[in-house]
Amino acid sequence: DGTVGANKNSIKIIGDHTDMYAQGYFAYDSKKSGGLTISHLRFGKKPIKSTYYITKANFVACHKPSYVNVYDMVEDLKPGGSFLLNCEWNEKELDEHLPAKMKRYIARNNINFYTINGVKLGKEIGLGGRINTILQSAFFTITGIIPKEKAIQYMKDAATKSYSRKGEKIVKMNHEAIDRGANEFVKVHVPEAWKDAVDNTTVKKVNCGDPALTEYVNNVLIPANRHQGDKLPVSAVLKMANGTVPSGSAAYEKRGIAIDVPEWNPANCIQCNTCSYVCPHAVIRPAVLNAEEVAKAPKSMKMKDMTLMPGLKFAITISTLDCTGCGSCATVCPGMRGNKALTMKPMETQLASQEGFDYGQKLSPKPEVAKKFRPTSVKGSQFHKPLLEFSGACAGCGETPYAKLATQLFGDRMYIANATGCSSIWGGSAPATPYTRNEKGYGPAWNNSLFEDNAEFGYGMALANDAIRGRLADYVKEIQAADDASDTLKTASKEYLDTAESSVANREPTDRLIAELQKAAKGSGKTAELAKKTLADKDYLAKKSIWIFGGDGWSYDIGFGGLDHVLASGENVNVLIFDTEVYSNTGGQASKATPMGSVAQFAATGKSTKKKDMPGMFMTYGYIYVAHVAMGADYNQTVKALTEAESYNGPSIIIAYAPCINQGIKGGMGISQLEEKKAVAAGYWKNFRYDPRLAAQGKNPLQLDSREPKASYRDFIMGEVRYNSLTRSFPQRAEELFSKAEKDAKQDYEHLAVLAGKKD
Ligand SMILES: Cc1ncc(C[n+]2csc(CCOP(=O)(O)OP(=O)(O)O)c2C)c(N)n1
Ligand code: SF4
Ligand code: SF4
Ligand code: SF4
Repeated sequence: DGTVGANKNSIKIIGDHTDMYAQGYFAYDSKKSGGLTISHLRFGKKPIKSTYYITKANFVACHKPSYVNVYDMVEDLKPGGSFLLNCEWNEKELDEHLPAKMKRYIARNNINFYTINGVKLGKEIGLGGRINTILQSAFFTITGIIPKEKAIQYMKDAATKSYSRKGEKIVKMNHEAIDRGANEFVKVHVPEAWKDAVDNTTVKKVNCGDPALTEYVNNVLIPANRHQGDKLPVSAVLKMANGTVPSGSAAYEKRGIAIDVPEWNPANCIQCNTCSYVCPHAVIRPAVLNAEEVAKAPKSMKMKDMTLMPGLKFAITISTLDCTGCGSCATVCPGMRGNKALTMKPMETQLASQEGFDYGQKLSPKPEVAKKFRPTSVKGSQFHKPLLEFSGACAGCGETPYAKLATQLFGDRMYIANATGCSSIWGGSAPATPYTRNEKGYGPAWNNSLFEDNAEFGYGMALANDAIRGRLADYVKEIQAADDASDTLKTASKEYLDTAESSVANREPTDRLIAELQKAAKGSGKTAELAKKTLADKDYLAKKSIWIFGGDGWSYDIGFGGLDHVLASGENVNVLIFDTEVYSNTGGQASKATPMGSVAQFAATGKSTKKKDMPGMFMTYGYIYVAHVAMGADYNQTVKALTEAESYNGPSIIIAYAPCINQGIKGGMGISQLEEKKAVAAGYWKNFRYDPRLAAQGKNPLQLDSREPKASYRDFIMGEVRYNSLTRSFPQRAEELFSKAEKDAKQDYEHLAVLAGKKD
């Protein structure tokens, strides 16, 4: 919630306005939503000679109530020190919620214990979950380092400086947060009985079904997430010495970080699955139940008759403890006759929905549903388990919905080469792995390479696959011609070879071939030998779908040479670019994808040049499939583009518009899908697909999917801080750059319309 920023402000205030030496030292984890940060603030009359973590603190503040049961929050407090806890609990509730160990420490060490309901205050002020300023103000008042009135003034000056770029309203809200934080904390009367509080909780062991995952989760993930990772013995990680970790571990984090989560009202639900389609964290999913499953369902599980599927029930299930509370699902929910089927409600009121979600994960597969609703449609795709779930991306991230959808379409056979960037952080930062497996145990094989060589890395995966599969295909051909091979094995071999180049069609023939090979391997002679040699590499037999993921910094700039080389090679690889128009992971530096007039790091006065026309460049090759997509503007076009790209037996690239916290969307990240829609309506972004197969059929390969823009370009960009801040810092330059950018955007549409044959 910006805790580090507020603490940096605090230590600056202390350094600037007292005669003390001051130091701020910060520890972070790599989660982008609900991540843990620890700010160690140290100050005193003696010079500070090194960087220190503080293990004997006078004051500890905990900004998240859920932390009291996860971390040892008070163990580093000195006797007589102060502990400030942000929570909504009264004294009776504190007694219920705090762990016995914490109660004992507080009572036995004479700790001054305070609470503040920062979330309630934040909501009242209009700051939502951003409670950092409220807690900062409480800190200054409780500790009295600087006289209260002065501290308030210094904090207000700092807030004015930090937030004036974002507008007067934000500054005012922060000033109110400072006033209320200084006055609305409560001193807790610590009961004598806490001195002898008795432990009632133990750390539970998890069983994940798969032994390797179970061992990893219990021995590595859980201790690391409790902040005990530094204490792990080498033996705990020895099995991973080759760098591989079991997939699917993010499902065991259950971080419970949301303030509000969606509540489903079946009466208003039209069963469109759009909520599930856009959820960045794969938290909200449709479930389909037969009569037997309905009978065994948890009582709290809501459901309704499934449309077009008599005898089945439909439910929207929500993994409350994995939700980030972004609100994206509720934003897009069309509901019925204007009444939404999803409403955001406080998490505490929605905990029961977790059991419905967990039950939904155990239901039997329903082939009849996949038959009725095409797996490559918006609705149908959502009946397939996302093989990217519960990542630590920012709440409402615009990148993850694309990657998640790709895993629903091809995840059981995907290899992913991932460039460094946000996608490598939400995609796989220790200790958790959000890429996971389906009920058959199939899921993406994921790896992160260097920032600069990722296209080549994916190309290498494709070439290695080609080489191994080429060798295996030779064995299978030999089996086909062998005198001692059975007819069933010969048929299986033929079916395998006939489908060898289609990752969709090849799976089932591969499974049949493996079964026949296993029978043949039991015998002796030539076929048995060939069968054994083929089975030695059986994981490579099925055709794989090779994907190369990365951001615009990687693809437009630093990895561009390699990307161009790999796409030009003609190899069958699929590239998915998350275009946030900045280097997001490192805080928003300008890339060649940053549009004219946008403010970014290294472009403080607004970028003076146009966004590079990368899709245009790749279309000139003529044999590369190119798509430009914005999911929120056209759900259908995105799933079509992904499917077409994957089915094209040659190189493909999809450039996906991805809203990001670095853009400063005024309505927040909960409206990221609407922002994509607005971007297309205003002609800021264009959706199109270039399919070389159409040219081969004598048709125009370019299809322009966006309609002629009707909405105002200027209104759209003014809804984002990266643009509107320039009107305050450099008004005249803003006017010039924005006018030019608007003109360019119109021309670009005209140009595409001509190429697509829509205009002369
Ligand atoms: C050669 C090299 N330079 C710089 C970095 C630091 N770095 C890591 S992620 C990143 C930004 C990635 O931006 P982008 O490709 O746009 O992806 P996003 O984070 O926006 O998804 C940078 C600069 C690096 N890892 N390697
Ligand atoms: S609030 Fe966000 S994370 Fe939670 S279910 Fe909705 S879209 Fe998913
Ligand atoms: S988006 Fe709304 S109407 Fe559509 S399935 Fe989800 S809850 Fe139902
Ligand atoms: S792309 Fe932006 S919104 Fe998504 S995780 Fe990165 S910083 Fe957050």
